[in-house]
Amino acid sequence: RKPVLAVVGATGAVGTVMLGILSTREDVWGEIRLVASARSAGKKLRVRGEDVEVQALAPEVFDGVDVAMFDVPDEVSLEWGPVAAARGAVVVDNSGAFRMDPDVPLVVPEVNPSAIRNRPRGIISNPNCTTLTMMDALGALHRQWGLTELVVASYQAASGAGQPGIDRLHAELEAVSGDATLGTRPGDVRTAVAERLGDEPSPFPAPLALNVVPWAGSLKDDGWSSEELKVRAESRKILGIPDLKVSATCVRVPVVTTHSLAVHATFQKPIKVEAARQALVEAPSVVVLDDPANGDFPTPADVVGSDPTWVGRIRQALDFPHTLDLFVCGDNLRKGAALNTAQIAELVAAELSGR
Ligand code: 11C
Repeated sequence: RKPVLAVVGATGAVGTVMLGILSTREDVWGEIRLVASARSAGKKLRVRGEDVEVQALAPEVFDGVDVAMFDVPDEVSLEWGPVAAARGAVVVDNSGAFRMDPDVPLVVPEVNPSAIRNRPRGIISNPNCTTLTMMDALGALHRQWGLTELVVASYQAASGAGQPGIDRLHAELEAVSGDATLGTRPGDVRTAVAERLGDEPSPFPAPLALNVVPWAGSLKDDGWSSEELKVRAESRKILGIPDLKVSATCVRVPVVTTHSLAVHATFQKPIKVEAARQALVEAPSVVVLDDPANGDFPTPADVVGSDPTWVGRIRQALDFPHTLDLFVCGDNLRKGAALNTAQIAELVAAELSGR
C-alpha cells in the first residue's frame, strides 16, 4: 500500500505551494489528508487534480497517517508534532521548533540524506529557508574543499513572513505608487505608508517598499536576530561542521518570493573559480548562471517559481586565496520550504515501502 500523507498547515503560503508540488512530483502517496486550523476546516483545496476537504487539527486526523508534514508556527509544531509522532506518523516539520534538538535530524536531501534514519523522536526537521537557499551549493563545495568559514548577507523576500508578508509588501507598494518624489527626503516613505495604511500591523519593523530592512526574526542576545543565529546553527548541523565559523547579516528586501545571499565562503584547501564552477555545474540541483559580461546572473524576479539553487557572480576573493565569493538565489517557498519538505517526506516514503 502507498503511504498516507497528512499536510498540516495546508492553507498557508507554504502549504499552497506544497499542494502544487504534490500535484506535479512523482506520486508516491496513497491518501493525502489536508489539515489546518478549525477556521479553515471544511474548505476544499485542490491537490492532484481533486478537491480535498480540509480537516481541523485534532489527534484523530493522524490515525493511519504514515508521514505528516507540518508547516505551522513553532508553538503549533511543538504541541502537535509529538502528537502526530505518538500516533505513528513520521513528522517532517518546517518550523524552528525542533531543528536544534540533538534527537531530531535537520535534513537537506542533496547534502545529508542518510540523517533521516536517525530520528528517535519520529521527527525530522526542515531547515530555515535562508539557510536552505545556499545549502546545495555549499554542500557541493564543502565535499571537495572543506568549508571552514562562512560570511553571508541575505536579501530575503517578503513571503518569508508568509502570506501576511506578501500582502503587506503589495499594500505598501500601492501606498507609495504615483508619487515620483518619494524616496528623496528622510522618512517620506515611512510617512506615505503610515498615511495610507494607518495602524495596520506589519510583519516588518520598517517600510519595505522602496527600502531595505536589516532585520528578520526576533531579537536575541548582543543584537543578533534569531534569523542570523539560525543560519549559523543550522549550517553547522546540516554540513556536519560543529566548529564552522559563521557570521550572517539578514536583510529583508522588497521582493515577493525568492531569497538571495551574498556568500563569502572560506575552505581548508585553496579554491579556484573554474574548479568551483565545475563542482557547482555537476551538482544536480544547482544551476550556474554566471556571465556578467552578458548580464547573466540570477535575480529573484527571474528564478522565482523554479526548483534549483541558482548561483552566479562566482569570484576568487582577491585578498583571500582560500575564499570564494558568490551570489545565490532560491525560491524560499519551494526549495526553501515546501520542496525540501516534500523531498524529505519522499525519502521517508521510500524507506517505509522498503525501496
Ligand atoms: C524569513 N526565513 O524569511 C524566515 C522565515 O525559521 O522557518 C522562516 C522562519 C523559519 O522570514
